[in-house]
Amino acid sequence: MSVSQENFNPPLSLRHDWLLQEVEALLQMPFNDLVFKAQTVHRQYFDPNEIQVSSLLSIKTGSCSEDCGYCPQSARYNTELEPEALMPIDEVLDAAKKAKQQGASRFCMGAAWRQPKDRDIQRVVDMIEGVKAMGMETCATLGMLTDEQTRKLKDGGLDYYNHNLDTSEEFYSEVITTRTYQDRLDTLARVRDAGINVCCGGIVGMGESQADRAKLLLELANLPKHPESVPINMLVQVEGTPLMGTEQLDPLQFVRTIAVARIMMPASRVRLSAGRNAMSDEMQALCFLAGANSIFYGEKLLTTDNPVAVKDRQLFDKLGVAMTGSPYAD
Ligand code: SAM
Ligand code: DTB
Ligand code: SF4
Repeated sequence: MSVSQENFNPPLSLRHDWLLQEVEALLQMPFNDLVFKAQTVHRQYFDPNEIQVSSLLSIKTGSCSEDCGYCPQSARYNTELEPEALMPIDEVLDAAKKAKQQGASRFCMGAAWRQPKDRDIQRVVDMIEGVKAMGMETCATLGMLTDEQTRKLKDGGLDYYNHNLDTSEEFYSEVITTRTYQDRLDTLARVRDAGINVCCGGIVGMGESQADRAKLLLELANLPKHPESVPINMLVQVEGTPLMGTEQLDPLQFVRTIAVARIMMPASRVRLSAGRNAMSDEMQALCFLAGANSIFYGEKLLTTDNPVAVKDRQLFDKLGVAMTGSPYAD
């Protein structure tokens, strides 16, 4: 069936010249107008009833030298987390196999490193090759990278690299003191230049202002190329971390952040990331309506709990949503 000229909505062109005032105006729109706009944009690029699912595995846990105020894996905070060295490859591949059986299309390996050592990279490359051989997409998040490490990951077949900007540059230094915003941008540029897809987003609910959220979105959307994947995390408060006890963000501000990410980066996957365990079905449905079309799937994020897979499949059934590229797709 041909689409008549009248009904054809050409995709909006991608912009990289957003102004802060525009982003703030979007975040402050009447809620119904904002969600309608985001869903309208969403439909120009994506099937609205389809969601991509990635499973996470912490391949190296805790004892991290960085001081990220939100993170249970920093060695500086007493979070009662049991540190674990880099996992043997067979255990990683077992976890990937289980994730695939449950319907995940991408497997994301996270390590609590400021930056990997060169000898670690070879072990991660072996993991990437093993996971790819199972027919899944691969993602890794290992901290800051050198040019050579980035090239080795690319040559090993890595599809995505996750490295979050987390918040605005101003608020960043209140949350992390052991690296700079520029360090993050440098690694992101290396990943982009090497031809690896970029997964980059942030955390909300850390006590930042709406202006900080606007600035984070501005940084992401004004990168030379939009990240292919944009995780928006709601802070998971963990006992022992400096951000434990932060005043809860109004959930509707979280939905607004998702909607504006969708409008500014219309062709990117916006991931409703950490924090879903504390969200109702209705809240998650609102996030999907606002343009989120990806989740972390499986009972654990890195160290904290996520909804169990069967619960997410029930939610998707209730919403008539299919998982991209999954045996559970229909
Ligand atoms: N060490 C590497 C790094 O920092 O890039 C990779 C792992 S680190 C745990 C990956 C991301 O997890 C962080 O950038 C942050 O956005 C997110 N994260 C960590 N702790 C979190 C928490 N308590 N709540 C929400 N997101 C969190
Ligand atoms: C991302 O943006 N969120 C994920 C993933 N990328 C690596 C991590 C969330 C971690 C939440 C806290 C934890 O489980 O340790
Ligand atoms: Fe380390 Fe990453 Fe946690 Fe920061 S977020 S403390 S770098 S594991």
